Parts: sequence; C-alpha cells; structure tokens
Amino acid sequence: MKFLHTSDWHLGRQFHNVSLLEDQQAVLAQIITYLQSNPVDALVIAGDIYDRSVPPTSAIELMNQFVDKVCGELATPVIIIPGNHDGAQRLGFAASQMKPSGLHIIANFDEMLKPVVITSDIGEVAFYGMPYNDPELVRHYSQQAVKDHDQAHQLLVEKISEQFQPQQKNVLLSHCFVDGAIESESERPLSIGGSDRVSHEHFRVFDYVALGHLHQPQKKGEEYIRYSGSLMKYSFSEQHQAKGMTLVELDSNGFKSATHIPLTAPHQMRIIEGELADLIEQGKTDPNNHDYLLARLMDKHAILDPMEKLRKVYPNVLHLEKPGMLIGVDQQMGKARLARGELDMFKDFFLEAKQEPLTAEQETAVSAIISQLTREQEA
Ligand SMILES: [Mn+2]
Repeated sequence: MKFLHTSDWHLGRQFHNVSLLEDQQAVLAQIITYLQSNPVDALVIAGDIYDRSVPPTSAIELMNQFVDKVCGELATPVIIIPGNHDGAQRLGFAASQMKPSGLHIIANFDEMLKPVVITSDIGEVAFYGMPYNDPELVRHYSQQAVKDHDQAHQLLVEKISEQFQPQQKNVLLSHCFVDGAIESESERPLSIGGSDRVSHEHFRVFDYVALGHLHQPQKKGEEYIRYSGSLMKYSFSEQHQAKGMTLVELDSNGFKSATHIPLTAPHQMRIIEGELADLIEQGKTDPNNHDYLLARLMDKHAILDPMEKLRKVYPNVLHLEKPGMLIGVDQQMGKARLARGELDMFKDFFLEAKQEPLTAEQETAVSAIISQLTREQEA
C-alpha cells in the first residue's frame, strides 16, 4: 500500500505582490507526471489547500484541473482536510456528492468519524481526517471542557480511535502544530497568546499521521508522525528547505517507510548578498537569474536606485535590505556619524549621479555650503 502525503499548497498566494499561481501550476504538473509513472493508492492533502477562505477564482480553477486529472483520468482517490487558511464550509461544498468520484473532502466533525476505506494489497486502510479546528469549536462539538489545542486533539483522537476496526490499518490527516517541531516564517500562528502546541503522544495509535501546517518537511516523535512540508517555498527563510511530497508505504505490520519526493518550483526563493557591483556582475552569468530574490546590499555608502540597477540582471528582486549601511552604527555613534557625514553622503550621491568623483575645488565649495547651512541652523 502506497500513498502520497502533501500539505500546505496555499493556492492563490501572493508574495511581495507577485502571484505564485504559475509556479504552483508547474509544481502540480510535476505531481501529475509522478503519478502517471508511479501509481499510488491515494493522494492526501493535510490542509491549507488555498491561501484564503475565499480564494481567487484562478486558484479554484487550478485545483479543479488537478482534481479532474487525478480523480478523473488517473482514478486515484484524493483525500483532503481544510487547514487554518481554508474556509472549511466552502471547501466542503457538495463533499458527499463527490465521494463516489474519488474526491473525499473531510470538512466537519461528523465526516471525521467516517473514514475513507481504501482496499489495497495489504487489505483495508482507513483514512481519518481531522478538519482544522480550534478549541472553541471542539468545546462546542463535544460539550466538554476543552482549554487548548492539545486537549482538543486528545479528545478528537479518542473519538476517532473508538471507530477503529481490527482488520484495518489507520491513517490520520491533521493540521496542527506538534510541540517541538520547527516553524518557518510563512505559517500563520494558530492561536495568539494561547497555546497552539499539540503533543505527538496522542498520535501513537495510528499507523501513519499525515500532518499539515508547518512548512518544513520533518518527523516528530516517531518515524510515522510526519509533516510533508509545503508545496513550494513561501518565504525567503525557507531558501534551504527541500520541498516536495512524502511517499508513504504501509505493509501488513503497519508503517514501512517514508520517502521524500522532490518538487521544484520554476522560480526559487533565495537570498543574495554582497556589494551591488559584485551582485550585478554575478547576475550576468547566473543561470537562475529569474528566481525570486531578497538582495542584501553590503555597500557602506549610499547608492542611487539600487533596485532598478539590480533588476537589469535579476528581474525578480522582490525586496532589498541594506545591512551594510548599518555596520558599526550603534545608537550614540550613529548620531555622531550622521552629523559629520554630510560631506561624505554628498560625495556618494555625486559619484552615483555623475559617475565621477568631486574635484578638490568642488569639494571645497560643497564644504563651505554645508558649514554655512549648519551655522544658519544653529543660529
Ligand atoms: Mn500552511
């Protein structure tokens, strides 16, 4: 029995005002290509299908095409739960009518207790989905005191495990923050002020737990309790993360193996760092010069229009930082340096604008003007 575990697609996401839809489309095409040559028994998506509860129509259209291909043409069942970014009710529209076609959207607590049972070479495997929930929702559903995410999960897992059948293996889909796991910058906190952490101990009763929410692929506590990580990078902090999906294999004893299958977005998100002139030189021969970039300029002097200059070689620089301007500046010193640095600042500006340095005569003249202005200000 083999299935693919993915999560955190965030279809329709914008990054620094750039739409990522084309990159997302390219990555979904890689999943389809993989499935065509490596058939599996199911594909599971552990939440955050869309980036927003009301996604743009272009994102819905992309998801529609994907489902047509995978459930329709390839006849591979797709099992989905909503994440904290999705609108569970909207995502769950007509879910019961779509089940016979192989699209299983588990968007409420009633559906959570009715597993999707897939018959495979090792017999029946039951897929339970826990739609993303906060403690308030679980309190309302269970009519019990539930104070945080951890208690909510404990209670829901208890309810699910009452449904276990002796002849079945059990897989859980959940969208949550397992205590001790590693965060990235592109996740939205599940709870402000309260505790959103969940112990992995609750999950030990399953043969595999397909987690969503954290964007870095990782396991927690056991080999079979895993985050697949997001479809692609969604922040510069993820530049070194290996994105992809997890191929899970179960055998008659339960969990057998988990293998990372890489997915590569056409534009990578990464950070380049150096002095402007060096970065421009490097950009001329950089084969990946169309990547989405954060540029950290280490120059210590002011530069006119650095973004425009960089974009001639790196057209998708999305953000600039200038840590070089701050090196050695602490609060007291910074003030002193700014006060006496007017002539130096003007020299930088002149060089940038005119492409030549001030002559000695010009420097004397500018100095005189600056001291005159300073005297007037102090008078
Ligand atoms: Mn997410």
